[in-house]
Amino acid sequence: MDDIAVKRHLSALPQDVIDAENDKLMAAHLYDYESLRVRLERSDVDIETVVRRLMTLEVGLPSWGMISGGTRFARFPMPGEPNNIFEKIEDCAAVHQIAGMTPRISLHFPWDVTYDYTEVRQYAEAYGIGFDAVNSNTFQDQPGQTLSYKYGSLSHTDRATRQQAIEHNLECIEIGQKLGSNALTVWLSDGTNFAGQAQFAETLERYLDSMTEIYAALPDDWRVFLEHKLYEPAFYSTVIQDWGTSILCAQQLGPKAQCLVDMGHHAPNVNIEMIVARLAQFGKLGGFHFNDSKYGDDDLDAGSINPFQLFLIFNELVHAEERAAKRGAAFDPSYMMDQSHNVTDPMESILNSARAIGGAYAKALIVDRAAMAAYQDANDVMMGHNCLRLAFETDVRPALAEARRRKGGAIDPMAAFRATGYRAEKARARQPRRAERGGIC
Ligand code: PSV
Ligand code: MN
Repeated sequence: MDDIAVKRHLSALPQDVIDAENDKLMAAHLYDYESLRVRLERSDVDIETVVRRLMTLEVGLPSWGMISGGTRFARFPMPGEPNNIFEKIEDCAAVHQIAGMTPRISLHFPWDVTYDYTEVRQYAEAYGIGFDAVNSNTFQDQPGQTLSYKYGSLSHTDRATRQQAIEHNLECIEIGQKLGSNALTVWLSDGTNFAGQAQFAETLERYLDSMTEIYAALPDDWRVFLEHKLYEPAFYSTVIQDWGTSILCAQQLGPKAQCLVDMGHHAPNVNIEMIVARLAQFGKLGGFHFNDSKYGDDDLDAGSINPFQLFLIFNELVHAEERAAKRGAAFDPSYMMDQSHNVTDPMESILNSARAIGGAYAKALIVDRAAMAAYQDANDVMMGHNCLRLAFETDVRPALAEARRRKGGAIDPMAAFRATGYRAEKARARQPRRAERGGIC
């Protein structure tokens, strides 16, 4: 087995505690890893290749997911939560140190507004943390804001309100440039609660006009991600309600515009992996907001409700990766989480989600694609299906643990995190957040 990567950054967590936890588990880990190696070898899969590909997986963390989330009824903060962007970055760095696959944070404005972005960037860089897509927010009115978004923002009937929303997005791009980000995510909450409230066509036209101005301001190496969502806060219609409208708009805007798939933003029972395949095929898969859901946009931990769906999505992603590689084309969707942790420690939820996402990727990597293609050509339905079942049912945890370990992370993330006592220490050191009323963040 390869040696552990050399650390070049500040550590948010005591590395010796993580190493000591790993030492305790090393004998069992080696045994499990060897068993999996032998098991995979029987199917002609090289575990070393799987581990190396797993080590390339990177998922951005939502700044807003680092504090306890809330429902529209209440939010219950926990002791030791981060109070500002610096503390959120520190928590991200701690998660990354253990998980080895979350090297970026995705900021949300104005929630993360601060006065000196150079300082923020330097602080993050010291921890080895970079910046994922910046998110604009025209779904809330901010204190002192001139015009209200109550009836819409980028698609508002009023030109001045649209202009205000455009300018906010332009400001997000400027901030993102200071941070070294290279994408803007636009989730538009505009929509209607009543039939007859607005005309679908004109509303979309106004949205596209606004987006054209934002698109024109994108730096050369930037992308804009259009995030669709079929309902909430609007309950009759939304402007960008599904991937169909999203891809139409992305195509109209140009090559830098791509679609972002949030797992909870679809109608019930929609085949999300197929949406992923379609967007990838047409070069329009920009990114993900990983989470899970049972009923709607629940923002639950990735893989906690429907791990098979997560695996099927990664099955499409690996297929798309390999198709692109054959053509020498680029395939680089931006993977991010978007979760709301209402009853768990956000850092623990994120560690678990990273494990679920990495696990889904690992399982997708061991699918016997040549055999599956042959079964598909021969219309052998059961065996084609079983190629997926076999991979999904394989316990890939040792490969994932090895990928983490080689990056200096933990064989058992949760045990290591708890052993560091990080949250308890932060509960002593950080100002307690005041209990708030409802609201997502
Ligand atoms: C909307 O529900 C959403 O998924 C968008 O990504 C927002 O930016 C985020 O949640 C805010 O919590
Ligand atoms: Mn989202």
